[in-house]
Amino acid sequence: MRKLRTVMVLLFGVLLIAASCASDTTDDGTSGTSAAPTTEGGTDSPDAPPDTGVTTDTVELTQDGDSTLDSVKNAGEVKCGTRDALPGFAVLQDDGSHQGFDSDFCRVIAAAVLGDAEAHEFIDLETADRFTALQGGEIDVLVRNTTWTAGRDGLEGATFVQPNFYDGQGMMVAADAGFASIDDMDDTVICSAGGTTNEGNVAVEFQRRGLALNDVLSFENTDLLQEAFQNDRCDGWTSDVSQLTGLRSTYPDGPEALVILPEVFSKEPLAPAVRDGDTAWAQAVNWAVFATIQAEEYGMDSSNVDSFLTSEDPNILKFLGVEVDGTVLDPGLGLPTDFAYQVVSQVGNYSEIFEEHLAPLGLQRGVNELWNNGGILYAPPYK
Ligand SMILES: N[C@@H](CCC(=O)N[C@@H](CS)C(=O)NCC(=O)O)C(=O)O
Repeated sequence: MRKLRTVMVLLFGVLLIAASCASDTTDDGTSGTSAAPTTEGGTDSPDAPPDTGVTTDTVELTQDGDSTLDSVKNAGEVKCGTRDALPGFAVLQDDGSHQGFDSDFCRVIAAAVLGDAEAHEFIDLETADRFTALQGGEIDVLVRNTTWTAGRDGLEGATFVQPNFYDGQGMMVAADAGFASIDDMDDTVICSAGGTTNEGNVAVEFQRRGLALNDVLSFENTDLLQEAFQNDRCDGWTSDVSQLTGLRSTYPDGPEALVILPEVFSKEPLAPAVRDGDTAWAQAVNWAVFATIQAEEYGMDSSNVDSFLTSEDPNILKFLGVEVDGTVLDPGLGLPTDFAYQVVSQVGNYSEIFEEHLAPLGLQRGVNELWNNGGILYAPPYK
């Protein structure tokens, strides 16, 4: 079991960071935030240091003992922090299973590390609890539409790996509200989930456009936000575009009641995160994600991967853990040598996961295409 020998958290540290995400919250789950560019309540944006309320925000973690990689192997399962009600990304089904893009990336990690995509426990996390759950060891890895930012890398005791979805923030409005652009939204009230990058970004964006922001209402979760939106408490609903798309698809009044405005105004690279100071585990998770991307580049998927086991291409054979010249490549990542085969055969390549969960929402690959197809998904060589 991985031990955190020294967890030095100056001035309240991580616990307060997360707690502050939900601070100022009223009985109805909202927290009105200042319309100023720097939001209150521990939120952060990629463009400005997070206002965490912690002035000397240093989290120093040293590790004594095994990596999470070892504890996961000993436990025989990966504890994956995710969500249970994010359409397209992670939805708890009636039969108790999870379905979604992020859920499948938890399976990718389980398949890579343990050879069994179902060797996982999904832990449902509210937005504001994500980093405390990671720090406290409640989860091994966070795969929950979480944006990689400098502030989170530096202050939340988290290490982010290869993003599984490059997203950006958008604005959703009622179709009959008469807004065609954010520029039409002067002096409006915007609703957002608390503890997200989105809260801070929207204030910055309004200021950049020279628009007054009447108020930003922050909510503990999407259900409360949606209720407020339906009750006309907000003119706009801001979040990552992928999430707006998913939430629009399940909107009680029907998707046609909502419109996502054309502007995308932030970078939201959504990436799995592990605890700081655990290189072995970070590398294992990173290469598990890379396997989905490399497999797509090779044209292999869950239905045809077996045919690649007899490929003439030594790079493909090495990737799949097949002997080349009497040797099976083991790059020393602590993963089984056939980890990529397990990922692809049990879960699929990147495209399969995207097509199953995100394409049905109407999301395009866009920048999430492979590097050799106009996108930025690129796996380093496996050799
Ligand atoms: N990517 C952004 C937003 C992530 C986020 O937590 N979004 C909210 C708003 S859609 C969410 O997931 N809510 C899920 C829920 O409340 O059920 C971040 O990392 O801060």
